[in-house]
Amino acid sequence: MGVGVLKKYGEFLPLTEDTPIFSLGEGDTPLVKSNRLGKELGCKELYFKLEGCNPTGSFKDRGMVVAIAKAVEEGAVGIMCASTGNTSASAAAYSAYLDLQAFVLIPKGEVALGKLAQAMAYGARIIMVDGNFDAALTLVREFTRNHPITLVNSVNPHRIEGQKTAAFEVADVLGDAPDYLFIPVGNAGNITAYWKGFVEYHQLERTRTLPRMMGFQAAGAAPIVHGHPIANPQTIASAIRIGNPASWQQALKARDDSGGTIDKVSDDEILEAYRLLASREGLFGEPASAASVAGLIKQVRQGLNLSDQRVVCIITGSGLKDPDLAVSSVTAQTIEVEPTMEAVEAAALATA
Ligand code: AN7
Repeated sequence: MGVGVLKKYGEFLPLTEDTPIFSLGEGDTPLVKSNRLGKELGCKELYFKLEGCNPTGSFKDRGMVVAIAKAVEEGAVGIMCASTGNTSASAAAYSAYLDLQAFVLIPKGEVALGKLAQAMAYGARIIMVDGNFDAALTLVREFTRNHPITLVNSVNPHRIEGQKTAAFEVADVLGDAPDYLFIPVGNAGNITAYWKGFVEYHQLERTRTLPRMMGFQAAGAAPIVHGHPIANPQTIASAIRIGNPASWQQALKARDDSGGTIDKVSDDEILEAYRLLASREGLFGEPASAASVAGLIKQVRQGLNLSDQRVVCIITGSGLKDPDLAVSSVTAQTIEVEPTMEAVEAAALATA
């Protein structure tokens, strides 16, 4: 089992003698080789990085463990974040572990039930804002300027430091950077973090190459693609329903320095990828996570040739966080029967 991000990658993190070292088991997530989609899409090799295997079910834990450790080191008694759900779940969990007060601002009615359940169970103070994520983040920035509470959104640089360890893991497992990295983009912290991680490893000569960074926003929430903030972002992938990403400029830099792209995928493309990932690979990511796979499918359909390329898709969060969507969007394969063998045989053996 992993020792956690602080211990495993401490030499690459801004730790001091006074930084508390602890872990809820974050990091060391699986890099699973595709069995079917990679072949269908003509990739030489395709892997999925399962960030839903982190303790609260998303990649946020990597950054949160560093941000919270530094907050404790600096004497904070409380932390605050705005969130589309996963950041709040993670912040609440690490705060519970260290007896910090967590305040989370979430857009009312727009957070998947599993994520809200997590924040509640971990004991955060949940403040529902009658507005979107961008409005909530603006309020959090101002609140934390005026109160002795630490902001733990990804504008906190410690979050990016922790999240870059996912790039280290990919490179450590593959023995080099992949050729292409496909990743969902919301507030754009994660694409920033991966690029930072790959660049640092490259500078240290732990890798020979750098990946092309391929970021994907939901079409109704694609400010970076359109080149201006979106006032009222809309997408079924609620985690990335963000209209004014905090790390916008860093995402552009990752794109341009890597020779990659930031593109958009429609909700239909996201849902198709969400279903394919589960039904063809046995991997259940949340809809926002499927944006990376949707982006890969879109690019291949548009002619991108990956026959000589090693490709990694980041599956940023677990599908279990949003069970309602799975049940409502996947064609139900359920048949109700009487408790008799005749009925079960008829149901099991019927030709579909
Ligand atoms: C599953 O939790 O912004 O581009 O407040 O939950 O680094 O924002 C979540 C974002 C991708 C986008 N996949 O990452 C939040 C939040 C999942 C996510 C993203 C999020 P960033």
